[in-house]
Amino acid sequence: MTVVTKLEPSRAEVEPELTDGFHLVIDALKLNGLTTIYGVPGIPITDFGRMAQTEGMRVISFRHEQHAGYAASAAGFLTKKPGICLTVSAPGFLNGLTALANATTNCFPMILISGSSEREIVDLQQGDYEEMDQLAIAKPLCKAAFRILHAEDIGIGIARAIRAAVSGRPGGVYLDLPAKLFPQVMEMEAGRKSLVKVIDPAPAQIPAPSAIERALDVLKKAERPLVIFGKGAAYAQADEDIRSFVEKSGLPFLQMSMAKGLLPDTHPQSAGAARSTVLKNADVVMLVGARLNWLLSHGKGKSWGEPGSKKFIQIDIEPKEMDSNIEIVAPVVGDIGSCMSAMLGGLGDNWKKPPDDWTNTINAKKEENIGKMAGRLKKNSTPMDFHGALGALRRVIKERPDAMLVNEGANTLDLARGIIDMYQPRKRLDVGTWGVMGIGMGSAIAAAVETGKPVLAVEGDSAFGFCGMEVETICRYNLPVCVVIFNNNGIYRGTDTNPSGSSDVATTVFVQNARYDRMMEAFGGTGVNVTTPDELYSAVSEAMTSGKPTLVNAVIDPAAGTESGRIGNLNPQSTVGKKAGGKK
Ligand code: ADP
Ligand code: TPW
Ligand code: MG
Repeated sequence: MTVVTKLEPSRAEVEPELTDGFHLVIDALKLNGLTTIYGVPGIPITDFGRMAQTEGMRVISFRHEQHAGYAASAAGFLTKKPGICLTVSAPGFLNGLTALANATTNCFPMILISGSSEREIVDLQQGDYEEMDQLAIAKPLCKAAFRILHAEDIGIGIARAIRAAVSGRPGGVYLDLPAKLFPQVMEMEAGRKSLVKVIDPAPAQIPAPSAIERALDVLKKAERPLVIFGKGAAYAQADEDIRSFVEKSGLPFLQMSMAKGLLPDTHPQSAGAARSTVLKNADVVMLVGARLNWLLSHGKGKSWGEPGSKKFIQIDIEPKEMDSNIEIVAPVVGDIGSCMSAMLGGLGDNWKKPPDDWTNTINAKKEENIGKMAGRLKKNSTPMDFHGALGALRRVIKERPDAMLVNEGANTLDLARGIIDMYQPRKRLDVGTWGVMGIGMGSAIAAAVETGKPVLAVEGDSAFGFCGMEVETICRYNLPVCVVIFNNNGIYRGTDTNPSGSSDVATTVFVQNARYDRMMEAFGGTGVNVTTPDELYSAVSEAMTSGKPTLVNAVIDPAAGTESGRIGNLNPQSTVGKKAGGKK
């Protein structure tokens, strides 16, 4: 007799394999090549961070969300993929929001993902834990804001966020994930199918051939042409076509702060050392991924010479940018890669390089200015002034052109930007369009994490104060970051006095002789105090070679700086009553 035993149903038949909101978000990010998260844990995303680590993502935990946000936006600029910042609800979200707004302003792609409280309670304002209508608050500060309520929408929600961040003009995107979403369960297979791998997230935007022709025509007729590259050109990663275009056309060029190094600042066609001369005298200016905002005096005013003396060509992905400040006679709308390749193609074999008169004028001015500067950069005095100290750091970057440079402050920023030559694209991260203080440590962390290269962060003592606690993060992840504090005892200078004569110090002055190097030592990193450019050079070189987290406190003459660095003209001053204790 044969006994037929009934087969037990397998577990899978009874209980299909399941996934949940936590895992779907992680899988959706990974599917799209987003494998690093910058954030701060807490309700409702603590477990999310743990699971992301379990699933092989790199999760960098910060001490404050603002810096995680700056890191995400710097990662976006460097990689052309949206940087991911993860925060808790209400206060964490708000702390991340400054960075989201800054990313949008700078055209950097990032996604701020925030956990949020229970919709039903938030909307009835019944006082939930960390209650806030985050979506409404984020909306005006970013390119797009989305909320995902159901696990089956996670795939689409993340796809939308990615596309919104990187397509067209890049920017910040907000993604609201309510606490209730994370534990929602779905069948594994259905979950897998609901995910979307975004195809061609930033499609090429080909410029119209007629626009290219018009632009080339204007350039051809120019007697004193100039090209200005902005950080959009660096972001576009069209390095080869940009270099070929510049060299074949023979056009002199300027590079905006974060575009420096797109071509080496030492390139013979760089007009960086003759900036005022070329801005004033050029008759045709071609902007490539640079806006005519305050950083270029809106394309008008004294620095641009006689009103109406120039024609502008502008290459940008954002059509609304054209004519935003001044008439653009040849607008070229498209992505910079496609535009520069079309411009290069259009130069043809009979292209005539700019007239010798113009290039000779520029070269003479460059030589004069470089000569004037050389002596100041070699000064090895105590206390150091900005030029002597920056001369030392300039040597460091010359010897390590692949290192990343982060820079913020007022004098520390304005002078370093001019003095430290850059040699390779996307090596310089700074305060960007808003001139925001506090980007330093977040940018340095992202630079180290995303590129694996040594990072030099040149920081004003005030600028550093906005983000200084993140040196613990640098030590915790053992990142190859060398922070140099230009310690002049204050904002712009350390010599101001309180005009009232009371015992409170002036508003711009800090504790005298502070030892920032000891902050790094507190977390196991290396701290060095230096008082001469030679010492500074040695300490930084050693740190860059060792890759050990290092903070160099560089003692700068407290009287050396000027109010607002190089933008004192934007600073309103009272002409009524007694002058305050600051001096120019
Ligand atoms: P900078 O401060 O260096 O002068 P801006 O931030 O003012 O630069 O300008 C950057 C510009 O680059 C923005 O107008 C933006 O629309 C544009 N941009 C960014 N990415 C691209 C791209 N891939 N193709 C074309 N334009 C781009
Ligand atoms: C978020 C205003 C511009 S520059 C600066 C401040 C406070 C600090 C300058 O001092 P620092 O540099 O860094 O010591 P130095 O070399 O001139 O002494 N808050 C934000 N952003 C800005 N821009 C400010 C305030 C500011
Ligand atoms: Mg200072």
